[in-house]
Amino acid sequence: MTVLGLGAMGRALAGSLLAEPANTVTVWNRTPGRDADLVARGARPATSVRDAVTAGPLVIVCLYDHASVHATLDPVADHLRGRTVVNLTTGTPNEARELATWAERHGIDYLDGAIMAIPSMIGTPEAAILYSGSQPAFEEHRQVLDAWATSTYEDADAGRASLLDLAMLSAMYTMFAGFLHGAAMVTADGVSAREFAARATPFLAAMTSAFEADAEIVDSGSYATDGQTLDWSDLSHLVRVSEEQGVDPAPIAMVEQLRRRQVDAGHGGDAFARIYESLRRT
Ligand code: FVH
Repeated sequence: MTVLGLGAMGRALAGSLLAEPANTVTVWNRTPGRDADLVARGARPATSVRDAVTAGPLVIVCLYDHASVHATLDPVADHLRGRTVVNLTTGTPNEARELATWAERHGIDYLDGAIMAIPSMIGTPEAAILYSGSQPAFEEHRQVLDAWATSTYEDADAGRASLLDLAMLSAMYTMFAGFLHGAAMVTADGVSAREFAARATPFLAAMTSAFEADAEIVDSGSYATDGQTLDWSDLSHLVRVSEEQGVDPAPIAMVEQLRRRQVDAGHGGDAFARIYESLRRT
């Protein structure tokens, strides 16, 4: 097997493969010298992309972005015919689909992967990688994929893994912004961010248990509730207190705006999850 791209993540992936003595691992990187520790551990260095991809039937790609994947693979497309490319470079769903189409045109089996981990987590049970695209490629190389992380096959649509990845990142960054907004509110009164984190961490972790109930409401399309309604969840006081603390209320004002849109449309008696309807464009 071959690993193209020896950045922080590519090195972790190749290193994990080298832990299995039966594996023959060929490595390549645009800038020479980044393979030294891997070569010391038994990896075979390739001096060209062509030599790298022709070393075996499985080519693992972990580069900076979509453009760098094309810059690296386009010149060797003919040599990839009949091989499998597992692309773990972060990209958008449409970029993954474009690569799947490109691969099909060149007779390449294409599997797109989305890594839900940082390099130090690779090879541990905490790491997860989502895959979409060629299911035969996923099944055939499952043993290799499982060495890195918990692997799940999501869909034949090559864009699905990326979509799930980016949707989770969107949720994560919104949550981080919410935490930092709360931290700004309390630090304005001299409470340290660390003290705030000690309280917010267990609270927010417990609150994630509401995801499933919200998901059920969204999937059912019925927002009727005998629990917390949109009217009840008026967040304007949170916006006001944020202003009083001298803190930009942007994160909570955004949520209040989504809520208000549904209330103004006459849905104040519905469940809070109805703000999902404020977000949908179609
Ligand atoms: N590191 C992480 O925590 C995240 C976790 C989630 C998934 N990401 C994605 O993984 C891809 C690689 O990330 P990385 O951390 O290895 O990134 P870098 O350390 O910056 O290494 C980038 C490699 O890409 C090579 N490269 C860049 N441009 C080109 C190009 N035009 N042609 C060929 N190779 C290129 C670069 O080579 P060099 O600069 O050493 O010559 C590195 O090997 C990425 O999509 C993350 O979003 C990681």
